[in-house]
Amino acid sequence: AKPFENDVALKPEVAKPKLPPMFNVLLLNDDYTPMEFVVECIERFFNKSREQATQIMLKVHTEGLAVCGVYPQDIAETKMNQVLSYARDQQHPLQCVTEPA
Ligand code: NFA
Repeated sequence: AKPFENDVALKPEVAKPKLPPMFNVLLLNDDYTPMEFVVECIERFFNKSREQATQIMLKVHTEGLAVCGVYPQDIAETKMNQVLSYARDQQHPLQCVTEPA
């Protein structure tokens, strides 16, 4: 047998740094939740400054919704549930959803 004829050229496996799929967390506008409560939620759960939180709240208020943060799916869903629980505890109808980024 000829030397090397059974050798298969294997593609070198390169370790690809794989990033997880990302999800947006959005707040939705309503007519009843106080602006101050929304700002506090954005500061508390999305780690934003008061200035950033105020800008995001005003975008939700004027445009109907806005992205508050972008995270891997499990973290995005945890943050959504934290907002929903806190709003429900305080009897505010504030709504929060996730979507693929
Ligand atoms: N639209 C609400 C108000 O006028 C404020 C609000 C902003 C509610 C963002 C929900 C989300 N009190």
